[in-house]
Amino acid sequence: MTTPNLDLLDNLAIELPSWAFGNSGTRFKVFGTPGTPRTVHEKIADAAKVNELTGLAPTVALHIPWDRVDDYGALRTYAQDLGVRLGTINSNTFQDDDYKFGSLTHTDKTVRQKAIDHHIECIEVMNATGSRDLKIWLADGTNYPGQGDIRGRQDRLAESLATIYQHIGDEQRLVLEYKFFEPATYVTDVPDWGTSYVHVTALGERAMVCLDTGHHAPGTNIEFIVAQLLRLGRLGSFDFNSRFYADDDLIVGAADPFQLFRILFEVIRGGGIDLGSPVALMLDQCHNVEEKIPGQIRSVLNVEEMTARALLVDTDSLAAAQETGDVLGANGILMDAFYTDVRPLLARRRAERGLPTDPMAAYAASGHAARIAEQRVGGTQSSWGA
Ligand code: AOS
Ligand code: ZN
Ligand code: ZN
Repeated sequence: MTTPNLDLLDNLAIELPSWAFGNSGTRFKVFGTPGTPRTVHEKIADAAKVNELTGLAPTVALHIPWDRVDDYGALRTYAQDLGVRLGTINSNTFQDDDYKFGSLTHTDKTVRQKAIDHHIECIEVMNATGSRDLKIWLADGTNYPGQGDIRGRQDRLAESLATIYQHIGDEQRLVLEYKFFEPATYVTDVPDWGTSYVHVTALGERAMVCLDTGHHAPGTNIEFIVAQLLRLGRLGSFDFNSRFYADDDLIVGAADPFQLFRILFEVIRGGGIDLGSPVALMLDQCHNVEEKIPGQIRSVLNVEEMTARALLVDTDSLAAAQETGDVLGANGILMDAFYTDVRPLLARRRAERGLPTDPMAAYAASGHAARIAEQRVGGTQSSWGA
């Protein structure tokens, strides 16, 4: 049996989305929670708290304009002082009236230019924050057959992306996220990994695909996509979350831990958590009814736990079973790792690293939630979209 190399867990770094700390909800209601951040600084402080207790979340993704500030250099220093760095910059071309019929795909050149300029602003933010990745998710699409010229929209998208890509620095990357539905209901302009792959390969080496685990049709074999994109060298990042029905943005690993295990097994197989790997593991989640800081703690622990289980797979025995056509043997080897309870082992690792053995319990006992609820009165609580 191969000795599992759990040392790879030391490379695990999970990026937190600033918007996960704001209030969010559905089209029916957004519930407020005491202690919700009022500023981007408070969102970063919350992310830093997650990192302090888990040692797993050294970076925070920002969303522009939700997290717009005058001085990004100062924000960078503020984050560093709290022990975290500013990570991926997410653009936003889905909230202005101008984008009703599209942004980078719009038929009107002035609207396309506005959307391009927004991305150039995001790249300037990246220059100041030291961020590597510009992540683009587009709400562009159509609702009715005939509403738009599918092919013309692809051509305009390619042209707009190429213009943005010219501004991407040597150490920076453009990461294009796909999603098969919502808000558009008939055509989505970047609906699947194939379309994202086509566009990013046309751009150049510093353009990659972002895989959001909630953006696939039910039953899609996501680990296959992971394996293929890693094989092609184009898996730039994950937006981790879980779903029961649609793009639910629930806690990763909550709906289907086995799927998360299978995905992470392919990530490891493809070198995705090796040192210097190009794959950024991010969360893209919202906490509608649960508390946000512990929601993020739970999320990173779930990723850690399933990564550890995936690292336990006896890959030599698995390869032997696969080669000899031992179907049930091979399946059994994978399942043995999946069914292993790694929680005591992970608790020991945390103790060795000076971290709380149970970060959820440590947070609950710390009184931090009550403190921020008391401190953060007045002002406007941030929410998904603000
Ligand atoms: C939208 O469905 C995408 O998942 C985006 O990545 C993300 O949720 C959005 O940019 C910000 O919240
Ligand atoms: Zn996403
Ligand atoms: Zn999404």
